[in-house]
Amino acid sequence: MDDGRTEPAAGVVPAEVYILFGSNLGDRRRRIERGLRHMERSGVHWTARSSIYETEPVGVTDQPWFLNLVARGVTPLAPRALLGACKAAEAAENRVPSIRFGPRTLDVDVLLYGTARIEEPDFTVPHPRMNERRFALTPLVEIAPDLTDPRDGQRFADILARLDEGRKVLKSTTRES
Ligand code: PH2
Ligand code: MG
Ligand code: MG
Repeated sequence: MDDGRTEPAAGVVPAEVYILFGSNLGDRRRRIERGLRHMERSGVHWTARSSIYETEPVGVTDQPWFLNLVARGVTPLAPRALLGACKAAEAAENRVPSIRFGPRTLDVDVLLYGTARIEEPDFTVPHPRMNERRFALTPLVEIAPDLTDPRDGQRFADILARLDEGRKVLKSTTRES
């Protein structure tokens, strides 16, 4: 029976995933909310979400500040299908190709897929740069203070505590922007 919901196929063990959302163009908060809903319709059931953070741009510094958020979900989607859902959520916010690390309407990145380690030319999980980025680790640690890196067992909270202050990551208090 098709009741419009996405049920796991028989024998599929849902994976616990952590997804990073970022936006620095347009109505950033709304774009992130719509990205979450888009992914939900693709088959990701959200079980936790962090606060929204105002974050200073990393990489290309001459661009607007980002909003970033990390959400935890469970999904029957295989890793590639999850990546496809992320790309579809970005496309739905009219994301157009830009320079690497440059401005974007919506960026949706797979940080973690259970304890899986994936190394393909265009898809690496855990996210290859997450441990250097406070804009990723700060919201992740907020919702998963005891979570460990499947690559080496280190707690993300400890990795974050050792990172230099660097670019600013501020918990957002406003309801707009
Ligand atoms: N994403 C980037 C590059 N720089 N800076 C912040 N603060 N937040 C981001 O999400 C971000 C970034 C490339 O994806
Ligand atoms: Mg990114
Ligand atoms: Mg991305």
